[in-house]
Amino acid sequence: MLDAQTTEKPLTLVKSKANLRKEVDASGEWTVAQIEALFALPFDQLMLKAQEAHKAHFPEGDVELATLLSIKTGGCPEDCGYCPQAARYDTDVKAEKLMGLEEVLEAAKAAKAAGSNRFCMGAAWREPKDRDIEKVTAMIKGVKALGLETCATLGMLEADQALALQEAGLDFYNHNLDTSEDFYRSVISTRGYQDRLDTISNVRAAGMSVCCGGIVGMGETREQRAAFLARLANLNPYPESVPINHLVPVAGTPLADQKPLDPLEFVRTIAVARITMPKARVRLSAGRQQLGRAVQAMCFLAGANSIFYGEQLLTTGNPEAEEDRKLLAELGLKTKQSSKAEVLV
Ligand code: SAM
Ligand code: DTB
Ligand code: SF4
Repeated sequence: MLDAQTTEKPLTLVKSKANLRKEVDASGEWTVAQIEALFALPFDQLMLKAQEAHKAHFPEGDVELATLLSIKTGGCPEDCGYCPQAARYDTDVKAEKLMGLEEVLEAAKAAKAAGSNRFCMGAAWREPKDRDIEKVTAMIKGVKALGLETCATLGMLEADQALALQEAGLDFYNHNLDTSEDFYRSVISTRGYQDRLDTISNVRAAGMSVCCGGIVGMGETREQRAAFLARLANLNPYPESVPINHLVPVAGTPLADQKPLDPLEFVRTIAVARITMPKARVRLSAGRQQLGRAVQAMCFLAGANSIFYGEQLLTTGNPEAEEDRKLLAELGLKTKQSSKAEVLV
Protein backbone atom coordinates (compact mmCIF):
# COMPACT_ATOMS: atom_id res chain seq x y z
CA MET A 1 0.00 0.00 0.00
CA LEU A 2 1.65 3.16 -1.13
CA ASP A 3 -1.07 5.75 -0.81
CA ALA A 4 -0.43 8.16 2.09
CA GLN A 5 -4.15 8.38 2.65
CA THR A 6 -4.44 4.62 3.16
CA THR A 7 -1.01 3.65 4.49
CA GLU A 8 -0.77 2.63 8.11
CA LYS A 9 2.13 4.47 9.65
CA PRO A 10 3.63 3.96 13.10
CA LEU A 11 2.85 6.53 15.77
CA THR A 12 6.42 7.63 16.47
CA LEU A 13 8.46 10.77 16.48
CA VAL A 14 10.67 10.97 13.45
CA LYS A 15 13.88 12.88 14.06
CA SER A 16 15.31 14.85 11.22
CA LYS A 17 16.96 18.28 11.31
CA ALA A 18 15.53 20.28 14.23
CA ASN A 19 13.24 22.50 12.12
CA LEU A 20 11.79 19.49 10.36
CA ARG A 21 10.85 17.44 13.43
CA LYS A 22 7.36 16.28 12.88
CA GLU A 23 5.14 13.64 14.38
CA VAL A 24 4.02 10.79 12.23
CA ASP A 25 0.44 10.66 13.40
CA ALA A 26 -2.61 8.56 12.74
CA SER A 27 -3.85 11.00 10.09
CA GLY A 28 -1.51 9.38 7.57
CA GLU A 29 0.35 12.57 6.72
CA TRP A 30 3.73 12.28 5.09
CA THR A 31 6.61 13.58 7.15
CA VAL A 32 9.61 15.22 5.55
CA ALA A 33 11.78 12.48 7.04
CA GLN A 34 9.71 9.76 5.38
CA ILE A 35 10.01 11.50 2.04
CA GLU A 36 13.75 11.97 2.48
CA ALA A 37 13.95 8.24 3.18
CA LEU A 38 12.28 7.58 -0.18
CA PHE A 39 14.80 9.85 -1.91
CA ALA A 40 17.61 7.92 -0.22
CA LEU A 41 16.48 4.48 -1.41
CA PRO A 42 18.72 2.57 -3.80
CA PHE A 43 17.68 3.74 -7.27
CA ASP A 44 16.25 0.37 -8.33
CA GLN A 45 14.09 0.12 -5.20
CA LEU A 46 12.79 3.66 -5.64
CA MET A 47 11.91 3.02 -9.29
CA LEU A 48 10.18 -0.26 -8.41
CA LYS A 49 8.03 1.41 -5.74
CA ALA A 50 7.15 4.19 -8.17
CA GLN A 51 6.21 1.73 -10.88
CA GLU A 52 4.04 -0.26 -8.48
CA ALA A 53 2.21 2.93 -7.48
CA HIS A 54 1.82 3.95 -11.10
CA LYS A 55 0.47 0.61 -12.32
CA ALA A 56 -1.90 0.31 -9.37
CA HIS A 57 -3.63 3.57 -10.26
CA PHE A 58 -3.04 3.98 -13.99
CA PRO A 59 -3.29 0.48 -15.48
CA GLU A 60 -3.53 1.94 -19.01
CA GLY A 61 -0.16 3.65 -18.64
CA ASP A 62 -1.30 6.47 -20.90
CA VAL A 63 0.27 9.92 -21.15
CA GLU A 64 -1.82 13.08 -21.04
CA LEU A 65 -0.94 15.87 -23.45
CA ALA A 66 -1.55 19.43 -22.26
CA THR A 67 -0.94 22.47 -24.44
CA LEU A 68 -0.06 25.84 -22.96
CA LEU A 69 -0.92 29.26 -24.30
CA SER A 70 0.27 32.52 -22.80
CA ILE A 71 -2.89 34.64 -23.12
CA LYS A 72 -1.28 37.60 -21.30
CA THR A 73 2.48 37.81 -21.54
CA GLY A 74 4.99 39.76 -19.45
CA GLY A 75 4.79 42.92 -17.39
CA CYS A 76 4.06 41.06 -14.15
CA PRO A 77 4.51 43.04 -10.91
CA GLU A 78 5.71 40.00 -8.90
CA ASP A 79 9.38 39.18 -8.26
CA CYS A 80 9.49 35.37 -8.73
CA GLY A 81 13.24 34.84 -9.17
CA TYR A 82 12.87 32.25 -11.92
CA CYS A 83 10.39 34.10 -14.09
CA PRO A 84 11.17 35.88 -17.37
CA GLN A 85 7.75 37.58 -17.24
CA ALA A 86 8.44 39.68 -14.14
CA ALA A 87 8.55 43.33 -15.27
CA ARG A 88 11.45 44.14 -12.95
CA TYR A 89 13.91 41.78 -14.70
CA ASP A 90 15.57 42.74 -17.95
CA THR A 91 14.68 39.74 -20.14
CA ASP A 92 13.74 39.37 -23.80
CA VAL A 93 10.05 39.08 -22.88
CA LYS A 94 8.01 42.12 -23.91
CA ALA A 95 4.77 42.93 -22.13
CA GLU A 96 1.66 42.31 -24.22
CA LYS A 97 -2.07 42.89 -23.76
CA LEU A 98 -4.57 40.12 -23.05
CA MET A 99 -5.16 38.12 -26.24
CA GLY A 100 -8.48 38.32 -28.03
CA LEU A 101 -11.03 35.50 -27.90
CA GLU A 102 -10.69 34.48 -31.55
CA GLU A 103 -6.91 34.17 -31.37
CA VAL A 104 -7.20 31.97 -28.27
CA LEU A 105 -9.78 29.72 -29.92
CA GLU A 106 -7.61 29.35 -33.03
CA ALA A 107 -4.73 28.19 -30.83
CA ALA A 108 -7.04 25.77 -28.98
CA LYS A 109 -8.28 24.30 -32.28
CA ALA A 110 -4.68 23.80 -33.40
CA ALA A 111 -3.83 22.11 -30.08
CA LYS A 112 -6.80 19.76 -30.46
CA ALA A 113 -5.89 18.96 -34.05
CA ALA A 114 -2.35 18.11 -32.90
CA GLY A 115 -3.82 15.60 -30.42
CA SER A 116 -3.80 17.54 -27.14
CA ASN A 117 -6.21 16.62 -24.33
CA ARG A 118 -6.03 19.79 -22.31
CA PHE A 119 -5.64 23.47 -23.07
CA CYS A 120 -4.07 25.62 -20.37
CA MET A 121 -4.27 29.40 -20.53
CA GLY A 122 -1.60 31.29 -18.60
CA ALA A 123 -1.53 34.96 -17.66
CA ALA A 124 1.33 36.94 -16.15
CA TRP A 125 -0.82 38.47 -13.44
CA ARG A 126 -0.36 38.74 -9.69
CA GLU A 127 -4.13 38.26 -9.58
CA PRO A 128 -6.87 38.85 -12.17
CA LYS A 129 -9.18 41.87 -11.96
CA ASP A 130 -12.89 41.17 -12.19
CA ARG A 131 -12.99 42.51 -15.75
CA ASP A 132 -10.22 40.02 -16.66
CA ILE A 133 -12.31 37.20 -15.23
CA GLU A 134 -15.17 38.16 -17.57
CA LYS A 135 -12.89 37.93 -20.60
CA VAL A 136 -11.28 34.68 -19.47
CA THR A 137 -14.66 33.04 -18.80
CA ALA A 138 -15.58 33.64 -22.46
CA MET A 139 -12.33 31.91 -23.46
CA ILE A 140 -13.04 28.97 -21.15
CA LYS A 141 -16.53 28.50 -22.62
CA GLY A 142 -15.14 28.60 -26.15
CA VAL A 143 -12.31 26.12 -25.45
CA LYS A 144 -14.65 23.78 -23.59
CA ALA A 145 -17.06 23.83 -26.56
CA LEU A 146 -14.21 22.42 -28.68
CA GLY A 147 -14.21 19.32 -26.47
CA LEU A 148 -10.93 20.05 -24.68
CA GLU A 149 -10.29 19.93 -20.94
CA THR A 150 -9.70 23.45 -19.71
CA CYS A 151 -7.08 24.77 -17.34
CA ALA A 152 -6.05 28.30 -16.41
CA THR A 153 -3.26 29.86 -14.39
CA LEU A 154 -3.95 33.51 -13.68
CA GLY A 155 -2.29 34.12 -10.30
CA MET A 156 -4.03 34.45 -6.94
CA LEU A 157 -7.81 34.00 -6.89
CA GLU A 158 -10.51 35.20 -4.53
CA ALA A 159 -13.31 32.75 -3.71
CA ASP A 160 -15.89 34.50 -5.94
CA GLN A 161 -13.45 34.60 -8.87
CA ALA A 162 -12.80 30.87 -8.49
CA LEU A 163 -16.54 30.25 -8.53
CA ALA A 164 -16.99 32.34 -11.70
CA LEU A 165 -14.29 30.32 -13.46
CA GLN A 166 -15.83 27.05 -12.32
CA GLU A 167 -19.27 28.12 -13.53
CA ALA A 168 -17.79 28.94 -16.94
CA GLY A 169 -16.61 25.31 -17.16
CA LEU A 170 -13.00 25.48 -15.99
CA ASP A 171 -11.85 21.95 -15.13
CA PHE A 172 -8.44 22.70 -13.57
CA TYR A 173 -6.75 25.69 -12.01
CA ASN A 174 -2.96 25.73 -11.89
CA HIS A 175 -1.33 27.47 -8.97
CA ASN A 176 2.00 26.14 -7.77
CA LEU A 177 3.51 25.97 -4.30
CA ASP A 178 6.75 26.05 -6.31
CA THR A 179 9.11 24.88 -3.52
CA SER A 180 9.38 24.34 0.23
CA GLU A 181 8.12 27.09 2.54
CA ASP A 182 11.62 27.98 3.80
CA PHE A 183 13.30 28.06 0.38
CA TYR A 184 10.35 30.00 -1.06
CA ARG A 185 11.46 33.08 0.85
CA SER A 186 14.75 33.20 -1.03
CA VAL A 187 12.98 33.06 -4.42
CA ILE A 188 9.87 35.26 -4.06
CA SER A 189 9.17 38.17 -1.73
CA THR A 190 6.06 39.79 -3.18
CA ARG A 191 3.62 37.14 -1.94
CA GLY A 192 3.77 34.51 0.73
CA TYR A 193 3.32 30.76 0.91
CA GLN A 194 0.04 31.20 2.74
CA ASP A 195 -1.31 33.32 -0.16
CA ARG A 196 -0.68 30.35 -2.43
CA LEU A 197 -2.35 27.92 -0.03
CA ASP A 198 -5.36 30.26 0.20
CA THR A 199 -5.78 30.33 -3.58
CA ILE A 200 -5.54 26.54 -3.74
CA SER A 201 -8.20 26.27 -1.09
CA ASN A 202 -10.47 28.72 -2.97
CA VAL A 203 -10.05 26.59 -6.10
CA ARG A 204 -11.00 23.44 -4.17
CA ALA A 205 -13.97 25.10 -2.52
CA ALA A 206 -15.28 26.18 -5.92
CA GLY A 207 -15.28 22.53 -7.01
CA MET A 208 -12.46 22.65 -9.56
CA SER A 209 -9.61 20.18 -9.81
CA VAL A 210 -6.28 21.43 -8.51
CA CYS A 211 -3.13 21.50 -10.62
CA CYS A 212 -0.30 22.29 -8.23
CA GLY A 213 3.38 21.52 -8.32
CA GLY A 214 6.60 23.45 -8.51
CA ILE A 215 10.12 23.90 -9.79
CA VAL A 216 13.22 21.96 -8.89
CA GLY A 217 16.80 22.87 -9.68
CA MET A 218 16.60 26.37 -8.18
CA GLY A 219 19.42 25.64 -5.71
CA GLU A 220 17.25 23.99 -3.06
CA THR A 221 18.59 21.08 -1.00
CA ARG A 222 17.19 17.56 -1.20
CA GLU A 223 15.60 18.12 2.19
CA GLN A 224 13.83 21.17 0.77
CA ARG A 225 12.66 19.15 -2.22
CA ALA A 226 11.31 16.58 0.24
CA ALA A 227 9.60 19.32 2.27
CA PHE A 228 8.02 20.70 -0.92
CA LEU A 229 6.65 17.27 -1.92
CA ALA A 230 5.40 16.73 1.65
CA ARG A 231 3.35 19.95 1.44
CA LEU A 232 1.81 18.83 -1.84
CA ALA A 233 1.14 15.27 -0.72
CA ASN A 234 -0.39 16.41 2.58
CA LEU A 235 -2.94 18.68 0.90
CA ASN A 236 -6.25 17.00 1.56
CA PRO A 237 -6.97 15.80 -1.04
CA TYR A 238 -3.67 16.10 -2.81
CA PRO A 239 -3.73 17.76 -6.28
CA GLU A 240 -5.18 15.86 -9.22
CA SER A 241 -2.41 17.23 -11.37
CA VAL A 242 1.20 17.79 -10.25
CA PRO A 243 3.49 19.66 -12.64
CA ILE A 244 7.16 19.14 -11.85
CA ASN A 245 9.15 21.81 -13.66
CA HIS A 246 12.91 21.78 -13.99
CA LEU A 247 14.09 25.39 -13.80
CA VAL A 248 14.60 26.90 -17.26
CA PRO A 249 17.29 29.47 -16.47
CA VAL A 250 16.51 32.66 -18.37
CA ALA A 251 19.01 35.49 -18.95
CA GLY A 252 18.12 38.55 -16.92
CA THR A 253 16.38 36.65 -14.08
CA PRO A 254 18.11 36.19 -10.69
CA LEU A 255 18.35 32.43 -11.35
CA ALA A 256 19.89 32.82 -14.81
CA ASP A 257 23.20 31.18 -13.80
CA GLN A 258 21.77 28.37 -11.72
CA LYS A 259 23.45 25.02 -12.46
CA PRO A 260 21.07 22.23 -13.54
CA LEU A 261 20.05 19.61 -11.01
CA ASP A 262 21.70 16.19 -11.38
CA PRO A 263 19.37 14.39 -13.86
CA LEU A 264 19.15 11.32 -11.61
CA GLU A 265 17.98 13.54 -8.76
CA PHE A 266 15.31 14.91 -11.09
CA VAL A 267 14.17 11.35 -11.89
CA ARG A 268 14.12 10.59 -8.15
CA THR A 269 11.90 13.65 -7.61
CA ILE A 270 9.40 12.37 -10.18
CA ALA A 271 9.43 8.91 -8.57
CA VAL A 272 8.82 10.33 -5.10
CA ALA A 273 5.96 12.49 -6.43
CA ARG A 274 4.42 9.36 -7.95
CA ILE A 275 4.76 7.34 -4.73
CA THR A 276 3.40 10.06 -2.44
CA MET A 277 0.56 11.13 -4.79
CA PRO A 278 -0.21 7.87 -6.55
CA LYS A 279 -3.49 8.91 -8.19
CA ALA A 280 -2.27 12.25 -9.51
CA ARG A 281 -1.24 13.01 -13.07
CA VAL A 282 2.44 13.78 -12.54
CA ARG A 283 3.42 16.16 -15.31
CA LEU A 284 6.92 16.38 -16.69
CA SER A 285 6.75 20.12 -17.27
CA ALA A 286 9.24 22.90 -18.05
CA GLY A 287 12.82 21.92 -18.81
CA ARG A 288 12.23 18.90 -21.07
CA GLN A 289 14.40 20.34 -23.83
CA GLN A 290 17.33 20.38 -21.45
CA LEU A 291 16.60 16.89 -20.04
CA GLY A 292 16.93 15.04 -23.32
CA ARG A 293 15.28 11.80 -24.42
CA ALA A 294 16.99 9.31 -22.10
CA VAL A 295 16.22 11.24 -18.92
CA GLN A 296 12.65 11.82 -20.06
CA ALA A 297 12.29 8.07 -20.69
CA MET A 298 13.46 7.44 -17.10
CA CYS A 299 10.92 9.99 -15.86
CA PHE A 300 8.12 8.06 -17.61
CA LEU A 301 9.45 4.88 -15.95
CA ALA A 302 9.39 6.75 -12.63
CA GLY A 303 5.68 7.49 -13.07
CA ALA A 304 5.36 10.73 -15.04
CA ASN A 305 2.19 10.46 -17.12
CA SER A 306 1.60 13.89 -18.54
CA ILE A 307 3.62 16.41 -20.54
CA PHE A 308 3.26 19.90 -21.92
CA TYR A 309 2.89 19.36 -25.63
CA GLY A 310 3.62 21.94 -28.33
CA GLU A 311 6.65 24.01 -29.33
CA GLN A 312 6.19 26.70 -26.74
CA LEU A 313 5.60 26.71 -22.97
CA LEU A 314 4.62 30.25 -21.95
CA THR A 315 7.64 32.23 -23.12
CA THR A 316 10.31 29.53 -23.42
CA GLY A 317 10.73 26.59 -25.77
CA ASN A 318 9.51 23.01 -25.53
CA PRO A 319 10.32 20.00 -27.73
CA GLU A 320 8.65 19.95 -31.18
CA ALA A 321 5.31 18.09 -31.17
CA GLU A 322 6.65 15.72 -33.83
CA GLU A 323 9.69 14.93 -31.66
CA ASP A 324 7.39 14.14 -28.71
CA ARG A 325 5.13 11.92 -30.79
CA LYS A 326 8.24 10.04 -31.95
CA LEU A 327 9.57 9.67 -28.41
CA LEU A 328 6.24 8.37 -27.07
CA ALA A 329 5.93 5.95 -29.99
CA GLU A 330 9.48 4.68 -29.49
CA LEU A 331 8.76 4.07 -25.83
CA GLY A 332 5.48 2.34 -26.71
CA LEU A 333 3.48 4.85 -24.68
CA LYS A 334 -0.14 5.61 -25.53
CA THR A 335 -1.72 9.03 -25.17
CA LYS A 336 -4.73 9.69 -23.02
CA GLN A 337 -7.91 9.66 -25.11
CA SER A 338 -10.67 10.51 -22.66
CA SER A 339 -11.68 14.12 -22.17
CA LYS A 340 -13.03 13.38 -18.70
CA ALA A 341 -11.11 14.89 -15.78
CA GLU A 342 -9.90 12.36 -13.19
CA VAL A 343 -11.18 13.96 -10.04
CA LEU A 344 -9.79 12.89 -6.66
CA VAL A 345 -12.35 13.33 -3.97
N1 SAM B 1 1.29 34.31 -12.93
C1 SAM B 1 0.71 33.09 -12.56
C2 SAM B 1 1.35 32.47 -11.34
O1 SAM B 1 2.47 32.77 -11.01
O2 SAM B 1 0.67 31.66 -10.71
C3 SAM B 1 0.66 32.06 -13.67
C4 SAM B 1 1.83 31.86 -14.59
S1 SAM B 1 3.36 31.32 -13.86
C5 SAM B 1 4.46 31.55 -15.20
C6 SAM B 1 3.15 29.57 -13.68
C7 SAM B 1 4.30 28.76 -13.18
O3 SAM B 1 5.29 28.63 -14.18
C8 SAM B 1 5.07 29.23 -11.98
O4 SAM B 1 4.44 28.99 -10.77
C9 SAM B 1 6.35 28.40 -12.07
O5 SAM B 1 6.20 27.19 -11.39
C10 SAM B 1 6.46 28.13 -13.59
N2 SAM B 1 7.65 28.80 -14.16
C11 SAM B 1 7.78 30.11 -14.45
N3 SAM B 1 9.00 30.38 -14.94
C12 SAM B 1 9.68 29.21 -14.97
C13 SAM B 1 11.00 28.83 -15.36
N4 SAM B 1 11.87 29.73 -15.79
N5 SAM B 1 11.35 27.54 -15.26
C14 SAM B 1 10.47 26.63 -14.80
N6 SAM B 1 9.21 26.92 -14.41
C15 SAM B 1 8.82 28.19 -14.49
C1 DTB C 1 3.55 24.94 -14.68
O1 DTB C 1 3.77 24.39 -13.57
N1 DTB C 1 4.44 25.04 -15.66
C2 DTB C 1 3.90 25.77 -16.75
C3 DTB C 1 2.41 25.95 -16.35
N2 DTB C 1 2.40 25.48 -15.00
C4 DTB C 1 1.74 27.22 -16.52
C5 DTB C 1 4.65 27.02 -17.06
C6 DTB C 1 6.10 26.80 -17.35
C7 DTB C 1 6.69 28.10 -17.70
C8 DTB C 1 8.13 27.99 -18.10
C9 DTB C 1 8.73 29.33 -18.42
C10 DTB C 1 8.09 30.05 -19.57
O2 DTB C 1 7.86 29.42 -20.64
O3 DTB C 1 7.85 31.25 -19.46
FE1 SF4 D 1 4.31 36.86 -12.39
FE2 SF4 D 1 3.57 34.31 -12.37
FE3 SF4 D 1 5.96 35.06 -13.36
FE4 SF4 D 1 5.56 35.19 -10.74
S1 SF4 D 1 5.55 33.32 -12.01
S2 SF4 D 1 6.51 36.78 -12.01
S3 SF4 D 1 3.40 35.77 -10.68
S4 SF4 D 1 3.97 35.56 -14.19
